Amino acid sequence: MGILNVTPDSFSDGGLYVVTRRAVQHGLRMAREGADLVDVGGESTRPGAEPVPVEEELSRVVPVVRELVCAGVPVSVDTMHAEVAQAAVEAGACLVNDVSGGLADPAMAATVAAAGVPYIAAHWRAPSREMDRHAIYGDVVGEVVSELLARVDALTAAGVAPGRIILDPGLGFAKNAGHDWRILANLQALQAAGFPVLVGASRKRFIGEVLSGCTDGVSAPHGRDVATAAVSALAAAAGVACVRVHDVRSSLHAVCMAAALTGGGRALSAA
Ligand code: PMM
Repeated sequence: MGILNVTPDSFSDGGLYVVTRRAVQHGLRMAREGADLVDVGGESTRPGAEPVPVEEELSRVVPVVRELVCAGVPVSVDTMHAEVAQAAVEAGACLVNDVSGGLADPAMAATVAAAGVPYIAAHWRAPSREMDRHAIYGDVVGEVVSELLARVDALTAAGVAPGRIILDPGLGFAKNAGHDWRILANLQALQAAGFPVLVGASRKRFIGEVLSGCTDGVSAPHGRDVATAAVSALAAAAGVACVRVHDVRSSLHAVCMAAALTGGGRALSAA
């Protein structure tokens, strides 16, 4: 899954793709590079980010979704708002990616159920501006799994088909670097729930912290793609269904190596 943030303030690519034309070009490029999905988001979820009015999010996201879908690109929408999810699906998005797992907007579950599209539910505890205060766990792996399973119960009770749910541990969301690494080292605990798992590690702080001992500037978000690809390979080897990344080519190559190693090899056919 290639990341397309149509935002002025995302932590690593904020401001790069606010113009629809440039955003669409970048989405097309990621699809050519081999992304199976392009994930279009119009609201930054970096720690401390302020919420965006729904009208603004709609105006950022919907034209980009529409154009990419017209060009034949499979598109997911990264939103916590049911209204945006609904409009994006009407514009052709085939999947809803909600970092709040339905907690931010009580209307999300019913909207996704009615739309009948796959839904990524990420582990989330609080809005971006206050999430760091909620990074308190006794057993981070166990708590993330049980809180996600509570979301599954709520989603299925609202009519979302279990077969359409994908779970995501929400790396960096109300978690510090130690929590993120512990989750990555124990992905099988989440996979044991029986749902496909997505991992969104790309360029995140926990990667930068490991690189901070390097002397060549690789701990800045843009310097983290090689390390991200390594994490993608580790996640793929652990059996995750999807990785969400900024740099598609490096992670695709890494995932192909993991697949070759574990016997599920797919030859690279993308550019
Ligand atoms: N992370 C971000 C945004 N959307 N969606 C899912 N499912 N999982 C994530 O980990 C995730 C996400 C924040 O990163 P970005 O600003 O680079 O998009």
